[in-house]
Amino acid sequence: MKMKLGRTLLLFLCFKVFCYAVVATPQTCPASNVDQCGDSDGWEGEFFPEIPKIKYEGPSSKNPLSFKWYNPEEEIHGKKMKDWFRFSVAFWHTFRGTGADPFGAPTKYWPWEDGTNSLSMAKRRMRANFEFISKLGVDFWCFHDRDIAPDGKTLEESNANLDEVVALAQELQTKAKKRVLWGTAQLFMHPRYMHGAATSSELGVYAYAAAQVKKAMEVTHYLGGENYVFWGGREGYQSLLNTDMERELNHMARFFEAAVAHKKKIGFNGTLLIEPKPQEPTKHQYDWDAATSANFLRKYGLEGEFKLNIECNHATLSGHSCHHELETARINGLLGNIDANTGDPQVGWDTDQFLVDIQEATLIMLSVIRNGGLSPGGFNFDAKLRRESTDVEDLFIAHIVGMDTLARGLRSAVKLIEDGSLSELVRKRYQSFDTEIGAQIEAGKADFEYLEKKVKEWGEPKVASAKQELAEMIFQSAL
Ligand code: XLS
Ligand code: NI
Ligand code: NI
Repeated sequence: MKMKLGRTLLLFLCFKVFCYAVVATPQTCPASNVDQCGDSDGWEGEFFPEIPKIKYEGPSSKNPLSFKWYNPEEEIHGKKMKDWFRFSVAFWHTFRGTGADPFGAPTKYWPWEDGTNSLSMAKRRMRANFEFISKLGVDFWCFHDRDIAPDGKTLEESNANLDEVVALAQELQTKAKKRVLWGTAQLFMHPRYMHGAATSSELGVYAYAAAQVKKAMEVTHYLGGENYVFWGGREGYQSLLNTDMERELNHMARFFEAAVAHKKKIGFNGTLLIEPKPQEPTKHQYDWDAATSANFLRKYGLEGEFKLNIECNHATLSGHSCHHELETARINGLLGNIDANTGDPQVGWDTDQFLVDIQEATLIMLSVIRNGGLSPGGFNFDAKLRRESTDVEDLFIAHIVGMDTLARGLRSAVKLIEDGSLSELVRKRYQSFDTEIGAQIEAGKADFEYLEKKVKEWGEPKVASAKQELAEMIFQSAL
């Protein structure tokens, strides 16, 4: 009897311990539980326990956590959908975005955050990143050096922090079979960069920026990154009265030359990308738009070494459409990557919203198809949740709708291209040049005297309709 009671008690105790083990395993990774889900490699819990792996369910699905249009393995126009896009999650928005704006405090308190910028927090966030992109079904991620690891008191300390987080990132991305689309250095947040980085009036700052880019490029290379981005957030001016613009631009060119040399020295084969943006934070940024950046590259003989990373919201800030910027980059052989986002038509700054306009997505995809894709570039979601969107699932929903919108754009653009009436309309518009004299003009063999003689022979030219509304009708019918 006693034995029996003892056994029952033991069984009961075992059951209690078992229950405790099950119940006590954190379902998310609460910041208060650093021991179990901080740096510990043994912890196997989930950051997003409520979120399943996102799957394609087709256009009739009402499930917000599913793709309606993006079907990664589906082949379309000679390539799998996932290969047309090479989607990437931007670490800075998704894992460092707080919802703060110039008028208000942060609104997002993700369960895994402990409110610090510590090294262990950085590592936990990196684990959350890989669970996020794995569940979302995205193959790539992008980062700034200072989003993934805390800035130290010295360059050596910052580099050591970065090395520690990058070692973990490398381990996690190998396990998850994910890749870095691009890395970059954050050369705009620290007060030392207030006058710019490569275009700062201070030599010490130029040198610091060089050291930072050197390291950021090395860790991007270490992580197998396929591109490296330069966004000149503070490379510009607030007033021309106190600025030697010519000298600043020369410095920027020297900086890029040194970056090319370092890239070669370390054997990094990724594409170097310049990301144009006209202003914000400075009043005028030197990489204003695609055409300005192309001119800069040509002036300094750097055109073979760089391509452009076109961001849609930056395009509209510069007074262009995203389609215009993509076409300008493409026809100059410079289209390398897209930072996929959009602005608000009623708001004049870089709101970095997820792109949800099917019409805009179709125009974007027309450029991408004409470019033969973007590889080794891709689509990086440089986009953030609205300040008022505060649920963890919103992070997924935002990316899903962004991916679905671009997938619809791809489907519509392919329809347009395969139908052929729009390109036929454009071809016909220029057909007067498909003649012998047209060919002479295009080959640079028709001088003014020769053309004057022709005008006397032909008289007043007949001028055909541009058929803009017909073009718009054809475009609409593909959406
Ligand atoms: C800011 C830029 C930035 C770059 C990377 O407006 O878009 O996020 O993409 O430094
Ligand atoms: Ni960007
Ligand atoms: Ni931007």
